[in-house]
Amino acid sequence: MGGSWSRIMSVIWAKKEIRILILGLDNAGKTTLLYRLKIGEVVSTIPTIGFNVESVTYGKLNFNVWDLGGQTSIRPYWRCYYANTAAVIFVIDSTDLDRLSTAQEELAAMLAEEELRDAALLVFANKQDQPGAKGAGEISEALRLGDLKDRNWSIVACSAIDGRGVDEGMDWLARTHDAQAAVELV
Ligand SMILES: Nc1nc2c(ncn2[C@@H]2O[C@H](COP(=O)(O)OP(=O)(O)OP(=O)(O)O)[C@@H](O)[C@H]2O)c(=O)[nH]1
Ligand SMILES: [Mg+2]
Repeated sequence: MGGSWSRIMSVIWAKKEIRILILGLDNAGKTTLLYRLKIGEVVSTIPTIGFNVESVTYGKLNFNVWDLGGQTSIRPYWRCYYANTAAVIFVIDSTDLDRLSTAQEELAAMLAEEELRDAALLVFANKQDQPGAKGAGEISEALRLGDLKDRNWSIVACSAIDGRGVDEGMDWLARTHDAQAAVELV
């Protein structure tokens, strides 16, 4: 009985909408990443005013992925999307060293929001195909990820253009979600 109940629940979980937000400063590569996840290709983008949303199937999970515009004037609207968010993918332009501190401040403000208390955090250190891109270790330090408390987080170096690292990050998200779903079933 217990076994069939948990099987039914895992089917329900598999079908449930899982909301993921892609956040980060303008020009970080969020929209490029969204469409790499959705169609596996590089699309040409323009700065996002508002948002793009796509359903993305990854393994047995079906994510609803929201890509929000990152310009300074748009960032205050991010919080309108925080409710029921399972995970945030925070995208960094790893060549944009001048704005790493701004990214750190935006990340800290976002993580302080009560609605995101239980959300997992995946940081993508993007644009690794570019010369001079900082690696995951340096980006992690600049963002002070080591100071995070009570947060499921990971950082993965990637390129939304050539695709390196993207699967590694998404695998982590899928595993994290499975582990969290299992805890909630107990
Ligand atoms: N070299 C390189 N360029 C990238 C990468 N990812 C994105 N870009 C480029 O960076 C620019 C901005 O990418 P977008 O995906 O539009 O950035 P965004 O984060 O959605 O920006 P906003 O919508 O303004 O918030 C585009 O010219 C992309 O082609 C990457 O991994 N490597
Ligand atoms: Mg965009």
